[in-house]
Amino acid sequence: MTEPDGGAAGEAARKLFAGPCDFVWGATTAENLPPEKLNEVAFVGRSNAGKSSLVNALTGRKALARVSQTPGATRQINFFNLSDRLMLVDLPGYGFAKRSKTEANAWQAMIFAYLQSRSRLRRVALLIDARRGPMDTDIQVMDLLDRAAVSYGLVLTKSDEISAADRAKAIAAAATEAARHTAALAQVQLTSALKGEGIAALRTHLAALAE
Ligand SMILES: Nc1nc2c(ncn2[C@@H]2O[C@H](COP(=O)(O)OP(=O)(O)OP(=O)(O)O)[C@@H](O)[C@H]2O)c(=O)[nH]1
Ligand SMILES: [Mg+2]
Repeated sequence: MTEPDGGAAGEAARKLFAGPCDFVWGATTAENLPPEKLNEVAFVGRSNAGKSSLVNALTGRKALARVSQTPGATRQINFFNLSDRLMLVDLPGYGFAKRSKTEANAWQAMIFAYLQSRSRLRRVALLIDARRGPMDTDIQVMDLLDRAAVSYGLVLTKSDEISAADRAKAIAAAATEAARHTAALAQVQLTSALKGEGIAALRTHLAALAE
């Protein structure tokens, strides 16, 4: 993974993410999504993958999005307006085993409906715990995004939890999976919301999608 060069794009991205970011809407069903007035970037992944933590790290806020050690912290689709230039969308996680089957299906349906219905959804960051790598449900989501032709990048999270020896392996495994999918970007990002690794690089990628 390449760290940003600190050039003009990196500086513009840093400024964008340091600007105002406000919670604007929480959707509990796919029927009450807000109007699409900005380009959107969505953070998607298994429960506990670190989606809300990543939104906080990107925006430099401690508690913009709710984080919890218990999976299922995020219970709605939360929309955060970044300086009227980009909508950051923090989704509930999928694959949460302690939920009833009916509830899990309903949540998955809501996530899938969101991903398929937003015409201004410019990118999905598909978060995967670097220690686990892509799992079956992740691959189902990748297939869905391929069919919907929504561009997405794999973002490995919690890099601080893996050894130096496992880093290259984790990236290679994710890149191999990405190469099997039509809408996946080739580049895999390795991040740590805790230590800050990869956060500036991800800001630079996402800022390119802002208005
Ligand atoms: N070590 C480490 N822990 C992290 C990192 N990012 C998140 N976590 C922890 O992982 C747990 C889940 O984080 P969340 O950000 O709530 O995860 P989520 O994907 O939003 O979870 P749901 O909302 O339940 O889908 C929390 O205990 C976080 O502190 C990281 O970079 N490193
Ligand atoms: Mg969350």
